[in-house]
Amino acid sequence: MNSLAVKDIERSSFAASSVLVALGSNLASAAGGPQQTLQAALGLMPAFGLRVRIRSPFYRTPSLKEDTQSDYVNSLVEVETALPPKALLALLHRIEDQFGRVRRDRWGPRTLDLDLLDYRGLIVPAAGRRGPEAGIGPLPLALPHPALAERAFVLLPLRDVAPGWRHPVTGVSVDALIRSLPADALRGIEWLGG
Ligand code: A4P
Ligand code: MG
Repeated sequence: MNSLAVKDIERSSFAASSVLVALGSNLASAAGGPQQTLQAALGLMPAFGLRVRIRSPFYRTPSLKEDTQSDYVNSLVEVETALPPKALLALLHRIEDQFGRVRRDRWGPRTLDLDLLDYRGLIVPAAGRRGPEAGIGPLPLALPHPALAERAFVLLPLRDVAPGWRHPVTGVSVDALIRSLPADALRGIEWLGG
């Protein structure tokens, strides 16, 4: 059963209509380096039934685990899909698999990470622990993506794709979220274009 029970979801009062997917990579795949991998994943999405409506430029971004991992390339897209959110997340995992994604550690290096950031403003509270302490097992769907408001590598491409976007829970605009990031949050981020 792929659809969420009605009791599990709540519609944001901020009436977002878009479906936003964040892409990240910091390991080479069979498609090439991180940017080529993201490009190849975007190219494959239509074959999986996802139409990419808008794509952000690519950004080179320092890893949150700075000392131990190479830089990421990040991007973000708005997609068209008729799938409900759980089925869409499962589909994103199948695309990750195509690029050899292996989960050894939470926040570990990855050939391809596809996160469902926002599904038409739906709110599904995160259950259980998140982040590097959460262990490697699967976690239930959470919407919007729980960490998005703190991450420059998500917020910058999000503003490119949806400049009028507001956080479904708080209503804070993407511009205001970027302004409230810590002073050093943008350090080391490089706009790659593309
Ligand atoms: N999951 C639940 N809800 C969602 C959702 N809305 N989108 C589940 C995506 N996944 C969701 O994800 C962990 C579990 O959350 C899965 O069972 C999934 O079904 P994962 O992809 O297996 O593992 P992860 O990505 O290591 O964990 P997590 O906590 O999602 O990490 P993040 O938030 O993806 O952060 N630094 C830079 N510069 N750029 C990056 O892209 N990414 C991370 C990972 C760390 N540092 C980074 C970057
Ligand atoms: Mg992920």
